[in-house]
Amino acid sequence: MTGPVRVDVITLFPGIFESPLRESLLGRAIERGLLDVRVRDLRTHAHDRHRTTDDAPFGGGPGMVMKPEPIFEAVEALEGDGRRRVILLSPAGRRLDQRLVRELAEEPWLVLICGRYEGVDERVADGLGAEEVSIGDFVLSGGEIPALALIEAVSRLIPGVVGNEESLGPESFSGDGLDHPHYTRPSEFRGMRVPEVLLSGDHARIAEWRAAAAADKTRRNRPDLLDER
Ligand code: 9D3
Repeated sequence: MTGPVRVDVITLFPGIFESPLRESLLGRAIERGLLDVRVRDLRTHAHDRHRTTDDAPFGGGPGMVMKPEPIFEAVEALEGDGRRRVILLSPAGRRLDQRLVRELAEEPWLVLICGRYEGVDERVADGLGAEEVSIGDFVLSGGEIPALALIEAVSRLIPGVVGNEESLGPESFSGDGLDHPHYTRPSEFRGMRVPEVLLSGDHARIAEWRAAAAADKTRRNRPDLLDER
């Protein structure tokens, strides 16, 4: 890949992105030119007197629906060329997982549309070729937090973003089950002892213990990861 991975975010709440993109790993990735995130205020593409971006649903029902025109305009106003993948963060989308994250990390340019209210006019998915993506089966207030989760997950796979000490290892989530438990000093804390084997220096036994403890944890917390195979 030549140049940074570019991500354009289209949102009614650009402020939500400020500190998450400034802090920590994401802040550093952007500072170092590995990641180029551009947050766009959807409101600037609303042209009526009241800067309207939503309206009542055709067919009736509760809540409001995001109008298509400002979203189409915001996407069409993006300067630049080349392959871009347009994603609509939506509770009705394909579930984000590490496989999709890996796929997205191969793209040079992502456009993320953050929905609010009850939803987004379906013509955004149809007419802009936007793929719908959800981060899981729970109710949030909009696509902003999901967009940040997606950006952080993708950025970790950009070469150079994650340093050596914060391993990109095969643990939790290459799909083989959960990571093993971790311990650090002190070896006894409030009566709770670190498993003796971890203090033994016997690396073969440590590896065995970790594999068994990880399998145990997976069985308890995420049996679905074992069924799935
Ligand atoms: C309670 C409202 N729901 C009625 C069936 C639908 C609904 C509409 C809009 C639920 C949530 C939202 C706002 N959420 C998102 O835009 C969203 C989201 C989410 O809520 N959970 C997980 N992933 C995502 S991505 C976007």
